[in-house]
Amino acid sequence: MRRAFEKSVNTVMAAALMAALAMNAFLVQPAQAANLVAGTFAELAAAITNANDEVNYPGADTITLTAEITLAAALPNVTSEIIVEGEGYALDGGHTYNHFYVVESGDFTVKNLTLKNGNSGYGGSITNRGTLTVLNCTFQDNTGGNSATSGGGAIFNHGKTGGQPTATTNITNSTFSNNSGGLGGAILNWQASTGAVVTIAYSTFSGNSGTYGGADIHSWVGHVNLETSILADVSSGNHCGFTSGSLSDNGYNLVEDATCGSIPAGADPMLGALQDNGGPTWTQALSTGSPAIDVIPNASNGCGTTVTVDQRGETRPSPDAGSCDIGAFEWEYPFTLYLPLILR
Ligand SMILES: [Ca+2]
Ligand SMILES: [Ca+2]
Repeated sequence: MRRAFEKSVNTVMAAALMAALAMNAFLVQPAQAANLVAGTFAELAAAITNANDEVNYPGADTITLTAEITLAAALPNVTSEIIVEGEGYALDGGHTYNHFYVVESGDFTVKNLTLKNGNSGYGGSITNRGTLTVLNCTFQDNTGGNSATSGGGAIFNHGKTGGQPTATTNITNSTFSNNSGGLGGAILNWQASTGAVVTIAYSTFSGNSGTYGGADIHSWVGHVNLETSILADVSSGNHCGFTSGSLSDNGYNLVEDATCGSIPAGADPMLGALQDNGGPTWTQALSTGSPAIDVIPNASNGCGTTVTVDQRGETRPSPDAGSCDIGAFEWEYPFTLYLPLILR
């Protein structure tokens, strides 16, 4: 009898303990990554400050824009893992401020955003010293100084000196239009003693200018991986420039001069103006007959496997199961003819 009573007490206690543990587990459950929104400069600055607070906002946080924002001052540095979802809005630097500065501890992803009118001696739009991922963005009219010791009109990938991690920038499905800088009108990749690596895929560069180095890309000791991208229509200078830097041709690039490593000069890709072609950000369409159309075989360089849409979100490849186009824009076949049905 006593044994049965003890067993009963033990069962009740065990149940209570389980309930307490469950409650406790609920109470001490780690905070989830936050979803923040920003529609003004003050809200964006506050959201970045909050996201960087790893006590109250641990882990990766997403900041979603709800309006076009013009910077009233420099934004706080990105010191943690942050994703900015642009939702097709623009961030305007007012020709005065750069948009983002990512320090060594930062892991920054920006997507579906237009970054325009940024200005800084280095990195007119973004300086990255940590990890930067750019998806479906348009960099437009950014400036990165105009001297032999300035540059990176849009992006400055900033590998620094001893002991610091490699600065890593990955860019996919993005357009760089009318950016300028001393060295690297669009991108300056710079390494002192540790690594600086920029990888660019399915992107379009047009109308950029570099007064003292590459109009699109300048690599200073660091390394650039270039694939499936268009470099065309420089405003002034050569497409690429190097100061002891290097560039790998990882396939299917169309560059209008022979200054980017081993890539031979290609034909005019017949780009349209930067405009709204559908999708969240503006793009430069390919014209009918462009030599950039249907160049990348299905399943090569991610065509139709890891890359299944263009910058606008339109399906790659077009036509279905066909080949992908070079650059950020996939040309759409006007219609599909089902010839066997017609013949029948
Ligand atoms: Ca955080
Ligand atoms: Ca195609």
